[in-house]
Amino acid sequence: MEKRMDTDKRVNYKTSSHDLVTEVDQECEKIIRETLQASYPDHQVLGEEGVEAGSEASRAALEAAREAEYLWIIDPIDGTTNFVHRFPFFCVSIGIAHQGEIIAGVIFDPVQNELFVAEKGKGATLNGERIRVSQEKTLETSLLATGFPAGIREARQVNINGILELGTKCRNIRTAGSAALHLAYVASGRLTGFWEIDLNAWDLAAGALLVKEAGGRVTDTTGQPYHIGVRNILATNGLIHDSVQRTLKDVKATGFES
Ligand code: 2AM
Ligand code: CA
Ligand code: CA
Ligand code: CA
Repeated sequence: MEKRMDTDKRVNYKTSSHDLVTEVDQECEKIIRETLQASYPDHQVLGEEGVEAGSEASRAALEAAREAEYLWIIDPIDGTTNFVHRFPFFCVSIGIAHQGEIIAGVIFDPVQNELFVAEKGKGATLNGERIRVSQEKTLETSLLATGFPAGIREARQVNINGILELGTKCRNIRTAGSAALHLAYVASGRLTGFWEIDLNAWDLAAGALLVKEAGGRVTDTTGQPYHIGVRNILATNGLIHDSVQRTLKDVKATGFES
């Protein structure tokens, strides 16, 4: 995949010019699906590129799939915009849910050759070494990350308000363009916390478990516990969670409700 970053790719628009897909996204998803189906023919697979574009179709696909005994939730490339622009920050994210609860997740960054793995109750690792969230106790010492919703202008504006509010309180903010890798970076202590609104199950499944298993806290932006239907995510080292959540609550715009 990282080799394909530098070659010409066919780029198509899904819902808008912010919402891209390449043939590499589709090829990766096909390979992952075929591999899973060969080993686990009874399991269901929910993958971004197997679902019609748009948030309504994404919600409906999750609703249809979430009752499955075993459900693989895959994002073949998280960070497609980066991939298209040759900005080297993207990954493959795969989570598996048993009766609706994520029990394992992997995130692979082919550029850095970093494999993040989490198994429920068994902790989280990076290339085989145990990882933990960071120890910052205050917003002033925290490095946060967020992302811009790809959808409508109003949703972006909401997050700009969030950035303005938190940006004056924390050490700094990164918006590097892959929700899953941002979560892996919270799990490994490189970021103190991450929030983003209007995401899908495949952006979050593996990363949410990684953060939890690394000792962090994962909720929606109102502080309700994470589940596979959550779209507005807040994941931190736990120590700054309430401060971030309170600040987002005070943002003078709507959109942070679940
Ligand atoms: P993607 O690269 O798999 O599409 C960056 O802010 C995050 O938003 C990425 O994880 C990206 O995932 C996701 N994203 C991009 N386009 C989106 C869209 N149209 N709707 C929802 N999420 C999107
Ligand atoms: Ca996408
Ligand atoms: Ca994604
Ligand atoms: Ca994707």
